[in-house]
Amino acid sequence: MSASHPLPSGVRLPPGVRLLDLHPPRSDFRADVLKGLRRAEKSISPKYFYDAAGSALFDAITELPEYYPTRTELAIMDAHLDKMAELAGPGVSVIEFGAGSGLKTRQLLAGLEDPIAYVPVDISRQFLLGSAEAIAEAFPALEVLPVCADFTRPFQRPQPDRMPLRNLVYFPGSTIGNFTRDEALSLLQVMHTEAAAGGALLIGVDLRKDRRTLERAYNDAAGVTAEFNLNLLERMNRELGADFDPSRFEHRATWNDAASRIEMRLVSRADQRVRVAGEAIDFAAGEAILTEYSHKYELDQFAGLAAGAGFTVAQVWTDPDRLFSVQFLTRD
Ligand code: AVI
Repeated sequence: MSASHPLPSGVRLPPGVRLLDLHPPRSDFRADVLKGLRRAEKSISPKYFYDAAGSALFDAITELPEYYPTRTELAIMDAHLDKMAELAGPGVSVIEFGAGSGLKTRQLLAGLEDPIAYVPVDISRQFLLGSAEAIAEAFPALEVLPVCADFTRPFQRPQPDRMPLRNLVYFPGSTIGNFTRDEALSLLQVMHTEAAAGGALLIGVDLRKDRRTLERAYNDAAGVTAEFNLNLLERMNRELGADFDPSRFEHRATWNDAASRIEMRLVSRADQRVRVAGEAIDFAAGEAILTEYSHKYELDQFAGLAAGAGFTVAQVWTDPDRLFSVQFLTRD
């Protein structure tokens, strides 16, 4: 893989931002959707929620009274940033899995002592560059080195001009919960590689709690999560020429206690045939498309998972109600 590629005309990077474009294969929405809808148990990956409309709906979810994770994580960061910065130490390179121009990233970068570089890694080039630009503007002394890559696989790390003392991998939002246990383990292994010797991981992990709180968080009264889920049908209509009638599907989010996860589905309200990319897909009344898992962890369970990837939990911060955790993990 080569490190430098010309940018398309019209794309100009702001000073201090150097893009490493590793040309991740474009995920094939059409092929993945058809594969998922042909299965006996129909499913579509949650990564397809996030087109422009889905990303805006997710932003709206984070503001909902029932959706506690975002505001709780922010409050934990706010309350314990000094200690996090002390554990991270001075002169770190922050490698964020996913591109974050949001509050949490800014909060962290502002709290660290003399951070050397910020390396956001995201498959969406457009999102990545937007985020890199916003961070570069807010932190002019920071080297901003965005990497366009699929972060679920090891990638080439750009070298900052100034030598960092340590890498700090950052993975907020409990996005780890959207991966199955096996996928989460292999993602933690990639983070272990990217943290490199002496590095650390700062990660947001949502915690197991009562069914009522969890089901309310994913079935909000205003129906925004339902819209977010149903947008997947609209996206298939827009991009794959499908003819879903969203009013003939229902959003469902239920807590699976044995698997310790919220499971989101789109349930067909009737027997119906839908055309997707020219192919007929039949639904029986009550048949569902699985669209997302959101795993919630006990602290010791997560520590066990992280240990499997070579990490040791050094410190855990939670809110007073123990809804959410932010964890600092070290590696040798
Ligand atoms: C992005 N991710 C951590 C969210 C979650 O809570 O699992 C996505 C989400 N799905 C429904 N509401 C929010």
